[in-house]
Amino acid sequence: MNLDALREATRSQMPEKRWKHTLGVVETAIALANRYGGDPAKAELGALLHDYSKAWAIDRMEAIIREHGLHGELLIHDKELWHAHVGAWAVQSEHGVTDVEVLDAIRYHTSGRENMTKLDKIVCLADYIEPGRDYPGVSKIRELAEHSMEKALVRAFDSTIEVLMERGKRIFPLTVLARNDLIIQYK
Ligand code: DGI
Ligand code: FE
Ligand code: FE
Ligand code: FE
Repeated sequence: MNLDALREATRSQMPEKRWKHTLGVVETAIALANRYGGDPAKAELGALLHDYSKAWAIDRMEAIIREHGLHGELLIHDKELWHAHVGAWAVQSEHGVTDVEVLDAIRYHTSGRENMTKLDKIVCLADYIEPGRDYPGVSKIRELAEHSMEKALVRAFDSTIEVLMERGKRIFPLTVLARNDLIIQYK
């Protein structure tokens, strides 16, 4: 499927506000790829598709996670995490996206993971800092992203973890692994 068709298919999955966010992530992901020696075409595709299933009904996502055995632990953690794994499955099965790097970047864009690839970092960080984002600390994360994706991502995960802790929520273990591993990678 060509990029224009994928664009329309993605747009049709979500309300206008989410589509605007998606376009912001695309623009930011391409800029990060150019700055950090990533592949801009893969960055664009991963960013375009990263929230493909974000607006899907919870029941639909749960059924897919069960039926296709996506990440076993997912169901006992925050539902906000589900769309990333379901989205990777959906674009592969519904649109024939086969690039494992792109699929992984979609799958781990919310939680991160240990040994994040450059593309994982690009999509995850672009999601946190696209121009439409506005939350406490976002300007500091944007500043860090000028020089280090690792430092920016640690700050970003820290802000997510803080919010989860304030709300008494569970923390998905991959986020903790991602954070610890990114700190080792500081240069
Ligand atoms: O889909 P978006 O809203 O663009 O952004 P996202 O995919 O990064 O989702 C962010 C939400 O996921 C945010 O509200 C926090 C929530 N979340 C819940 N549990 C966890 C988590 N995020 C991370 N990184 N780790 C968790 O354990
Ligand atoms: Fe998302
Ligand atoms: Fe994210
Ligand atoms: Fe997003």
